[in-house]
Amino acid sequence: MRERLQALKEEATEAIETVADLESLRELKVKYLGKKGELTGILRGMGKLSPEERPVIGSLANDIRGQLEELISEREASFEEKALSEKLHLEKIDVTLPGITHPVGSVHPLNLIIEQIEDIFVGMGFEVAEGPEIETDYYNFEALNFLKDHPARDMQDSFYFTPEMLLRTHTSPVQVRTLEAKEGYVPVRIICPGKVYRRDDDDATHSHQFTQIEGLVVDRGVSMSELNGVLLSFIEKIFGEGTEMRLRPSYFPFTEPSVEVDIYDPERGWIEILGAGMVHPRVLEKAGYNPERYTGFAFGMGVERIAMLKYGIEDIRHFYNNDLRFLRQFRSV
Ligand code: FA5
Repeated sequence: MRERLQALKEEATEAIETVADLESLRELKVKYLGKKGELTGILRGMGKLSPEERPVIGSLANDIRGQLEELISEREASFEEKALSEKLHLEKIDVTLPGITHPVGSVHPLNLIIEQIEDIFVGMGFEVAEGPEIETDYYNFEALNFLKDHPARDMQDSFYFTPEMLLRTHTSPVQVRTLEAKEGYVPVRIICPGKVYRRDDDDATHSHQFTQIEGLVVDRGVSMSELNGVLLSFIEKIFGEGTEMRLRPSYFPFTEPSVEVDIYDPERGWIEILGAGMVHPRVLEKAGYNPERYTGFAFGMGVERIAMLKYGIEDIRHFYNNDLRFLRQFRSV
């Protein structure tokens, strides 16, 4: 039995020392030292030994087991170490390599100016309202006192889907929608930013799609002088203290009286930026407000024109060409 144990030790030692990987090493452990392994197999025959021999062989078997176990754990440790160093090598990070930069966009100048305008009016107690870009003839024209076949409809040449549906030509329909939703209650104090569409030929100051911000105030005793005060306050906030503003008489079917508002630009002279006026009694009445009791004013401004003046932009088409050299200039504004 002693020889068998010695032979086993030699065979196992050789196998463990030359094994190629961790998995095979674990198989060898089971093969030689496991419950059904070869060492246990040999020890099962101990019953046949003499009582004197038994402890000697038992102690030899234990020594062999201990030696093999030690050898196995050494090999295990060396395989694990090797695997770790290979992994570390593969995952090595070169901290000196230049990083991957993620380009950060910036807010579009039109949205930037819309946000500024919203902030100014919210500061004056206005709420922000919205309306659909695809409008009915009723809200875009009829309810605003543009009668059918009235020549005033030509003021805003339109993109029609059907005789009754069109792309809104201005944000004024939101006035009517808001009044209807408020069901006769006051005060009404809203601004409404949004896209509008007209069959205008594109040039440096006109676009077939542009942005307007509508304003509407309805309450008891609302007057033209309040309109003047709100607009002047807005203009000074957006263009700077002391910016000059003038009102010129104009015509809109939905306001009476109506005005066009210009501001003075030292380089270009007087420039029109918005239309405004006292809400026409017929518009109030159609939307369910008693014009004997309530009055209101409204205004509608072209956002591109305001941004062009504020930032000295020569051509409205810059807003829509998506030239990054243009857009990047507004990053830090
Ligand atoms: C209107 O659209 C009226 N709804 C404004 C209004 C509202 C008046 C409430 C009274 C009460 P107008 O057509 O003038 O008005 O357009 C208003 C502004 O839009 C103009 O002052 C101008 O700044 C801008 N605008 C008009 N057409 C174009 C265009 N094709 N491209 C860019 N901006 C434009």
